[in-house]
Amino acid sequence: MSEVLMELTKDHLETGLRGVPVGYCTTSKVDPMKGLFYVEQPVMDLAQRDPEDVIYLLLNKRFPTAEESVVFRKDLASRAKVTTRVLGTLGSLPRRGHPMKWFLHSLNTMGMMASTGDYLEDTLTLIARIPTVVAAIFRIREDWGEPIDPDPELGYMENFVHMLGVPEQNEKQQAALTQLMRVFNVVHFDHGGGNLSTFVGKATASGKADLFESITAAMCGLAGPLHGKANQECLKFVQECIHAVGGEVNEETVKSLIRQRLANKQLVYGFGHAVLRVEDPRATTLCDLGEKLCADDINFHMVQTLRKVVPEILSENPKISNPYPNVDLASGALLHASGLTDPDYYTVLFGMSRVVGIAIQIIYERHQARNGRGTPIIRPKYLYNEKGSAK
Ligand code: AMX
Repeated sequence: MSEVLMELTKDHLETGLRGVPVGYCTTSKVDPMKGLFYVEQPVMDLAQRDPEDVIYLLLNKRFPTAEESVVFRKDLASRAKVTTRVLGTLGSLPRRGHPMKWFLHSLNTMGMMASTGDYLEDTLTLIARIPTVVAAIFRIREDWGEPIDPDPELGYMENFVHMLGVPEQNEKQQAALTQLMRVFNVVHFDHGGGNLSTFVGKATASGKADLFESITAAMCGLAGPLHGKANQECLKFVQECIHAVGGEVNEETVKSLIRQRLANKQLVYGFGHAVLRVEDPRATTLCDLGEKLCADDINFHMVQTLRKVVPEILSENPKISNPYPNVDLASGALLHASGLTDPDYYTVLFGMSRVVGIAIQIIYERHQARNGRGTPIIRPKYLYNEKGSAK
């Protein structure tokens, strides 16, 4: 007799599969009280590691030896160049199209040129090329100049910042952006198996769509404001708050602003989580980094003030399961202070990181699940009822 995981009732219908177990995730898990773990390692402990070694960990379920690490970096570096044929198509895209739409276009176009149909091979290529293509999106869409080639001597995120070539950025600012991108990249790699974009990616791959098609579908899922776009909304919210208090950022002005927002039935962005019941350790990590990188920045000051006053106010509402900061509270303020000032790009930066975890989860489902047979094509059941759920 197989173990019963949960009893399903009609109350589970039309709830977005919340809490319904559908498979195994071999890369990461979210503990409501301890936060995110990659292969049993708390993500906070990984935030200062080289992103390449954390990618290796997610792929191989152990850290590389020094020698393996060198070989892995060389492999990624050798795959990083994106053909001018692919980058050339970016120049014809509408400037006003959201950067996330440019990103979707790039993934699809890259797939036309690079797909081999082998999920592992394509995962390595995709991970290697994502920073190149994202940097090119910034440069072309913002008129910063021609795309910059990857430098095989540089690390994964060092290379990304080099290829971005943010205009008028001095060495100190470039070093700060690199430090931020290394941490931002690692903490966004993966987030369990059932979040929307990851699930969509795996569902698409279950029909044997290739890796690039599956990741493109996943990133369409990430583009929504309730999912990946929340980080862009969060910085806008922080800036709106500064504006609303007339630049007088202190605990009293912010408390009264938040009470007013809640009375108007408006969301307090950057707080709450579907699974976590404590401050997201990724938010803690990013706020600690913000203290080092941009303690005097006005957006960051607002973030830290919100972090101090909001949990107590949200706790007064018993409906709110988690009154604490989530990962999106601080990330936008830090990116802004480090020279990436347009929040429209933040979901793309999130996507650039998240493709790592999704692609690796796809490899598991296609090649390792069910003793190597892979999961079958996704096919949940819908009950026919012409009135839907209406009584
Ligand atoms: N501000 C105001 N109201 C909030 C709230 C917040 N930060 N967090 C929760 N609530 C409200 C919900 O809207 C919901 O109200 P309803 O019953 O009238 O619809 C009620 O409290 C219960 O919600 P919940 O069970 O605590 O959370 P959830 O799992 O339904 O939603 C989340 C989680 C993140 C969508 C929600 O907390 C939210 O909207 N937060 C603000 C937006 C935000 O920061 N989004 C980034 C999410 C981070 C991430 O996961 N990427």
